Amino acid sequence: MRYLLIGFEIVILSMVAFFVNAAEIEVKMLNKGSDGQKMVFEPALIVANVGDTITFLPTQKGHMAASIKGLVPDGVESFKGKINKVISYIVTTEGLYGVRCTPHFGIGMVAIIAVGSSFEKDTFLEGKKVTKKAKERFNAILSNL
Ligand SMILES: [Cu+2]
Repeated sequence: MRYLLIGFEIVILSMVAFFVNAAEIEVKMLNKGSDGQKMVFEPALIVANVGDTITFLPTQKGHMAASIKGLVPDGVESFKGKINKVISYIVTTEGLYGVRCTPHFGIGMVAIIAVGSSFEKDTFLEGKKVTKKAKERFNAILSNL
């Protein structure tokens, strides 16, 4: 019984440690990025670990953030924010998550959340239909990964 309790305490303590270590990452949604590019998430490459919270901020008006169907790890919950609203999302699975601002997806307002290290960036866009500009931005983001 005593060992069982100690085991239980270890489980609780490691859970606490897990949540304490989880990071809060903020991403701005902008009409113009610090590099002069229009309609961007900043940063566009969001490097995270399982358990981290990603918060998208409506720093400038007219944007939102949503996960892209088919461009997230299998089985994860999707998310979809509202225009001009903050949205937070906790990443639960390793992999690459494609994010878009739906009104500006066509002109390449995209981001990638890269969680952990077990992902295949070469096949991320394989067989996926995205606009030329979105593809350019995705490839630029992946090249920094
Ligand atoms: Cu936008």
